[in-house]
Amino acid sequence: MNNIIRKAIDLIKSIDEISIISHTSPDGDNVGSILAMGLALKQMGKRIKIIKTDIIPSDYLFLQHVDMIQEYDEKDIELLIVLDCSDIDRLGKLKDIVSKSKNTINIDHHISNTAFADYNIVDSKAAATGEIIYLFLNQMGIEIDEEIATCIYTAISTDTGSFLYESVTDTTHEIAAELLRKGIDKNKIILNLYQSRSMERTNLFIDCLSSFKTYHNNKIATVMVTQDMLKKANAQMEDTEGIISFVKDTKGVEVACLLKENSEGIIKASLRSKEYIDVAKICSEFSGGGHIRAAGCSINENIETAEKLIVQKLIDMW
Ligand SMILES: [Mn+2]
Repeated sequence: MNNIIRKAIDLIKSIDEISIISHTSPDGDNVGSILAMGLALKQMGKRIKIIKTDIIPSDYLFLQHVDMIQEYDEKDIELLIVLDCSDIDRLGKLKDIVSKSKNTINIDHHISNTAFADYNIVDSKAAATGEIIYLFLNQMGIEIDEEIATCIYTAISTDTGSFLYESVTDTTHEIAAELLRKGIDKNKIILNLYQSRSMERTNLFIDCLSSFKTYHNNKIATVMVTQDMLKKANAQMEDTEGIISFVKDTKGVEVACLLKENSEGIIKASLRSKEYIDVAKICSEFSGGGHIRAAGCSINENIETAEKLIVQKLIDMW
């Protein structure tokens, strides 16, 4: 066991009340990881607070104990565990919580992680934060029960596009196998995560895909979602989940870009690449970050200009 992990475990053991937090715009790795960690520490007899940074997408509400995720109560924090966050800005309005907490642990798998905590357990080779959590809980001697296993499986499955991404390794599959042996209901998880798309979301997909454009010999593909489209489909921004993979899966497309106009008119761009373009590098040019094959950034321009800027940057750096 490495020294930092040992020290982090000692710290957790020495503190009774522990807070856990993850990034805004929660995904499955976020929700699955914070719940798994919360349930595990509760099992150790700790008092746990899981702090809500944002609305939890409906996809993850099937997870038991999701109601453990609560609004921040402004009380002093003895130990804060931050999961799946590359930097403190990912905590949105709550980013000051890190400097206000007495002790901090950061567990993450983003290559761009800024090591903002007292103890930083960052493995950019892990396919999901859930993968690191699994290994960490084992090292802590926690009994991974069916509920914890369901949360970790959700984290890993969603962050790997159902075990499709390049980031998936033999370790990922070994962990998944171990989780299945804990008696999780895999079919129920899959039904909830991937086979329960709302009618609103399907309608948003149709509208959004009509904005499909390609550049650079069809190697770059873009789609956009505006506030008007959301209104028309009666959908939320979280309903864009899955659109970018659909675009990327087009033959010949190396980079897919989804531009999302948020309610303040700021454009959030998500980029995915298939084989060789480092989209984290492209996004870092716009003060964003992420992984080689999945990254994002914000651009304070109208959506058409934002699209032009990103496409131009991609072509310049190709
Ligand atoms: Mn993640």
